Amino acid sequence: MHPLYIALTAIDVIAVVSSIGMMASWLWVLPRDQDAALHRPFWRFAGLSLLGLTLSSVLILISRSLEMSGGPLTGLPQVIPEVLQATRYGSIWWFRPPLLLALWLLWLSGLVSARRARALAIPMFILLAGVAFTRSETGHPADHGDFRLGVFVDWFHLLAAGLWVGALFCMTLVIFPVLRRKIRELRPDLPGDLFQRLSSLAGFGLGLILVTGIWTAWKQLGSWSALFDTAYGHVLLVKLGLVALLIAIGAYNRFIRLPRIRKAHGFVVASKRWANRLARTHEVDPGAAGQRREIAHCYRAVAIESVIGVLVLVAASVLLHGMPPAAMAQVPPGFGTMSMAGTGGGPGFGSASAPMRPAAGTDAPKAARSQNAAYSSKTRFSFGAPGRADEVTQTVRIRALDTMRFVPAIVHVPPGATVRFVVTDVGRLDHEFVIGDSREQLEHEKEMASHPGMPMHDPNGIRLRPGETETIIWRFPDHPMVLEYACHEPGHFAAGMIGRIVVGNPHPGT
Ligand SMILES: [Cu+2]
Repeated sequence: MHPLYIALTAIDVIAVVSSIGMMASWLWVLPRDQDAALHRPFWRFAGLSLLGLTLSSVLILISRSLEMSGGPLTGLPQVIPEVLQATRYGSIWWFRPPLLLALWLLWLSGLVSARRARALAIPMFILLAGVAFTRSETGHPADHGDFRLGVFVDWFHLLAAGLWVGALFCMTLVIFPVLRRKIRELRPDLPGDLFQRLSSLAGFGLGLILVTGIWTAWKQLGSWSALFDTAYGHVLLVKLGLVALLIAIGAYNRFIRLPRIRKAHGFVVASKRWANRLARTHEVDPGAAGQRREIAHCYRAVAIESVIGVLVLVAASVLLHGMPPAAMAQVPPGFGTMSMAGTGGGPGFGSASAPMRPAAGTDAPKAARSQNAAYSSKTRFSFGAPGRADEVTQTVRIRALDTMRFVPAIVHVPPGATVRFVVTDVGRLDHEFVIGDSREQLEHEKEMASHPGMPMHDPNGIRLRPGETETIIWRFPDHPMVLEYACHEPGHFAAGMIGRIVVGNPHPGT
């Protein structure tokens, strides 16, 4: 887990949540009769949050490309087009530019008049929800396939965070500063009114967050003990603690602060006499000075809530990068430590997985020799063939992680190249590295499902025990194509343990 990737994820999450919060505030918090005063500063800030979302969309693509390639920044010009063309992440990212373009056009159109801005809010909210969906479709819930229930639950969770935390950002950064500046121009009971509406929106968001959050947490933890025994659980506990703090502050504002604002402005005060009595007994100043003071308090309260909200979103981003304990637990006990010694390779197969060497060093020549034996006895595949050590043109090092990922997860090779893959299992589970097209991977997955723990005897794959480094040499076809390398240990393929090999440029002209 690279802190930079987490930081960039956090920026994207914050950008999505605050953009949704802006539109939600415009739709459901800001009263229409105040549009003359609020439209301009609000719409300007909506533009800023759109700008943030546009930038974060670029940054998150760069971040994911770096993460997948595991490579240096200088490799980006080559990697980004490959990620966009060859990976699932790239295919979903493509939805963002048109959504953002549409959002910008609507924003420009709403800049001129408040009335038009009102009419555009709903379509803009829908477009922002679309951007949010691209986030959920590329997170852990989508590891097991598109449009799963988990993806939609995650999406609603994100939208709810926008209604609650995002609306708080809007209040802190736009509305309260304007209120403080223009207190004399505005309707006197506006602060209380705003607070009431914000509170209702936050309450609705909170309800949705709790329902979707509990469902997701249960699915991802799998057990109570995982909450206390795993790093994932600990981060989740921190997040829950922060959310509880937010709820406490929100409740204080709603049930103690809000009635005071109302009293301060005589909203619930039936008569002046009543107000005076209140003023005496509760030390409430019914004048503008008191109201100003209350607004300052509320401003501070939402500002504090916003800061905590940012921390919650950062914690959420750490969770997005972690591997849920339930996904880890899908691996049946025993598989992680299963020994293949003595069974490695079927008859006649000098499989590269047979030698059980310690992790130290790569010992490539030895593995290459065992590969050569396979080379002579193997049928050819449509996606290449085992290669010979003396033909190697390129060496690629790959790490297999227990987070069900390969690093790098995308590799570029020229057509006809013979590549030595030096694969290290850096986790505590067994992993595989099987080269093939997507059909081959699906077939292999089926095979492994019906014969779990079957020793690897395919020339296009190697199996690794924890800490081991193995080598496989592969000669790629002469024509451009996209291939995959995958792990078929139980549950790993489904959890997204797949990398892409881009051979040449499979999409000329792009
Ligand atoms: Cu694996």
